[in-house]
Amino acid sequence: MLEEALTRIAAAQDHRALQDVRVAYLGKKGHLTERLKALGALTPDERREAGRALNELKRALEGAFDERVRALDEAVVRAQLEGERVDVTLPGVRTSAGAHHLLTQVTHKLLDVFRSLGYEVVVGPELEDDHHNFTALNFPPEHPARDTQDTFWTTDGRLLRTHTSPVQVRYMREHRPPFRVVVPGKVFRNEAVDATHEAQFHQLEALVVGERVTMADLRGAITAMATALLGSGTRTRLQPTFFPFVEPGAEFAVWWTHPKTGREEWLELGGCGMVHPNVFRAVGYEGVTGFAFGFGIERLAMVTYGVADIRDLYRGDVRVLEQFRGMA
Ligand code: YSA
Repeated sequence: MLEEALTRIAAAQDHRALQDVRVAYLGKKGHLTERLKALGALTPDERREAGRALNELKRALEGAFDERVRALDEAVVRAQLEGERVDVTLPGVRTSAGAHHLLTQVTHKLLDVFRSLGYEVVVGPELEDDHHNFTALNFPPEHPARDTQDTFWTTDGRLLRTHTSPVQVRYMREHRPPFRVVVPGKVFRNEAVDATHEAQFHQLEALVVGERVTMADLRGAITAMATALLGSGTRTRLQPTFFPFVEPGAEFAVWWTHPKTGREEWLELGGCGMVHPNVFRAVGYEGVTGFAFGFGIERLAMVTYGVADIRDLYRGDVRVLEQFRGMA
């Protein structure tokens, strides 16, 4: 019986088949169980002898079953490992990683430049009031200069700021000079949108106030920024203009080579000037001077990286945006 049972145990290919063999030998009506039951009919001597033999047989069978269970378990694990094997030599699946938008890259670069020049980066609210956006910056009510910066008003009389200059007022009210700060941020204007004008764009503002800050310091700061952005030897120029919150006021331009046309020309970046005494009066400062300047980040990005239409920066077209991956 042992040999036959061992052959059947070895032939069982899974746990269910093995269980059938176990029942056939060790179950209630199994071959071995029947033989054990038959022991009762034997004489005591025969029973002792036969009983010992059957117990040995039973132990042998149980050992063989246990061993086969282990072997089947191992086979299951081996088959699973085999099926899930990873072929590390297969080519990988390329996933496309995101990247910073060109405007974010340009802003980071500008902030790095200004931090290296000792400026602190500060921010202010996009939803402003008339006082900070206009009146405290020397745009009195009804002043025609307000027409140059039309904006969107909320029903409670507030407005979306038209420039980053109101942060000058907010910062000066809370701090005492001397200081140097830059203010990056989103601004809004009620504009007819075209290739160079958006209704929402970004500016970077700089404000430096101290005891003897002069126009020469302003010129030096602008040249340092232009040099860091466009290379050493970059020439800068100030040309007179009017902003109510500076006196004198100027536009600043850099001499550069246009990336598309290859022509050398003056590139106008933004406005600047010496902080107007009325602005210092509005924030309660006395005995100090200061300069400020501000410019559009989109315009700077466009001319630096050859973007012909400002709207391309906002369309979200990945084919356009991908061209500027890791540019600035
Ligand atoms: C002037 C003097 C200071 O002491 C400090 C800051 C300034 C700048 C002033 N606050 C201002 O906003 N001037 S500005 O109306 O001429 O705009 C500055 C720059 O923003 C422009 O040179 C241009 O680069 C950009 N800009 C203006 N309107 C825009 C625009 N960019 C995109 N879309 C528009 N609609």
